[in-house]
Amino acid sequence: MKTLLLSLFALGCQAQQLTLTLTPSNPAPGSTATLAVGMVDSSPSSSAVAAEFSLSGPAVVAFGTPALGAASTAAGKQIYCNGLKCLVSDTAAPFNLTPIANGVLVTYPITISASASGPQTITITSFGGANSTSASTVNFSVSPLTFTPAVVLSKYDLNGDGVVDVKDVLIAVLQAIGTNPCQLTGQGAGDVNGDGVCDARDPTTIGLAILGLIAK
Ligand SMILES: [Ca+2]
Ligand SMILES: [Ca+2]
Repeated sequence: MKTLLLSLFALGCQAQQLTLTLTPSNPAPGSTATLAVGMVDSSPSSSAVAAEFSLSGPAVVAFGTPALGAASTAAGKQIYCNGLKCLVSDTAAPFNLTPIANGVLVTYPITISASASGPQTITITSFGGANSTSASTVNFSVSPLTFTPAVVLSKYDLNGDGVVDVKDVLIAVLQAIGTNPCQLTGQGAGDVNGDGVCDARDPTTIGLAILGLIAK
């Protein structure tokens, strides 16, 4: 019983969390994604009515204008942001003391630099929150989010091995002569020039890319 109580106490200490979620989880360089700051308020609940936090990220991540998340909206909250530091609350009297349910507090559109590669880490700092009595603060535990931008394969890299070479030409040839089915879209599509047919022009186009005469 003692062990159980200690376990529950330990869980309780970690119960209030601010979380980071990225959608898609591994955005490609040059693409946009949505970063969500969520709240997990499990038992024993803090019944948080407000939360304040800030984000920071690497230079390859550009943050857009934050917006209210579903949990904040459902509780009738507002967000007040100064750069990447945001307060989810309601500062207009009469104060809105509705607890915020578990869910998304704020979303940030983010743009990943075209030059991004390798693991990238976005950190979140909690400045705490308030419960309905306003007398006691709520301490949120936080964890950074690390993601690796997806590797964008050249459309000429038909076998997806990361390089454009004669092996890819061969795959296009096999599709052009009908040995293999002509694939029009997706990774491995032999119709690399997008004209709707697999023919001699496609392996020729890959050859031009290998020679550096057109961009890969
Ligand atoms: Ca290849
Ligand atoms: Ca074609």
